[in-house]
Amino acid sequence: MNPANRPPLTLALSKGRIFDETMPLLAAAQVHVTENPESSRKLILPTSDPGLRLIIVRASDVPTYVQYGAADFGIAGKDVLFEHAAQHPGGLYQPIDLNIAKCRLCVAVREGFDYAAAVRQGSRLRVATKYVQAAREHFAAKGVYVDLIKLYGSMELAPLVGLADAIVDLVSSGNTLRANHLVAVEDIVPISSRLIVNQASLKTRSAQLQPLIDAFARASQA
Ligand code: PRT
Ligand code: MG
Repeated sequence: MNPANRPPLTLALSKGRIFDETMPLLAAAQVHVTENPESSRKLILPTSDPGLRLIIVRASDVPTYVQYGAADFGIAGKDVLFEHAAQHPGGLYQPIDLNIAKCRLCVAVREGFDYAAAVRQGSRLRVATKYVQAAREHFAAKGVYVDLIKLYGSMELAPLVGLADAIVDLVSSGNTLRANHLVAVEDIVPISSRLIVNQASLKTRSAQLQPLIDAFARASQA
């Protein structure tokens, strides 16, 4: 349904786990998506509801599209939202935890590296991560001195080749750490994905948005 021929609402998603885990939530709102972004390469996907379309963007770009109003709402991991908020405070309404794409943000080191001793001795640690903001707050709260090295991916490699003593990364099954002879030594925070909504859209398009927000809330708590 698309009352008064208004332009469709735009939902920003990243492909991969967030797209896959969002499909059941959309289905619970009677919305179906026929094309798969992995194979279609399209960046704008229609849905079975003419009042709703999807845009496919990089996970870390979802908050930017929503904040600037290029998307009315979006779905992003708490990890991504935390880093985004450090650069762009305010501006995003986060009504619900969707309980999808769950994992945890951890400190990990090479097997055999005595992290506890290094912390006890007050050694300055080199920590490689994509999650600079979360890492800075974590180590500051512990009173541990760290040199943070910003990476954009494959954090697991850093301790293996001497770039860092430790990494801060997301862990779900633990298989990636195990395959690279790393161990998690600290849990920083549990992570899941949130629905985020543009502030202006929430005010001006609430008649269209609210039923979807409600359906997502029901489906994610089921
Ligand atoms: O891949 P790209 O650089 O484009 O972006 P992205 O990595 O941010 O996107 P994507 O789609 O991989 O992840 C989107 C969101 O899913 C993240 O922002 C998290 O909120 C959430 N999520 C849940 C995860 C994981 N689980 C996860 N396991 N994101 C990444 N991982 C990676 C992790 O970084 C590590 O490399 O998977 C690896 C560990 O997995 P296990 O199962 O081996 O422990
Ligand atoms: Mg990824």
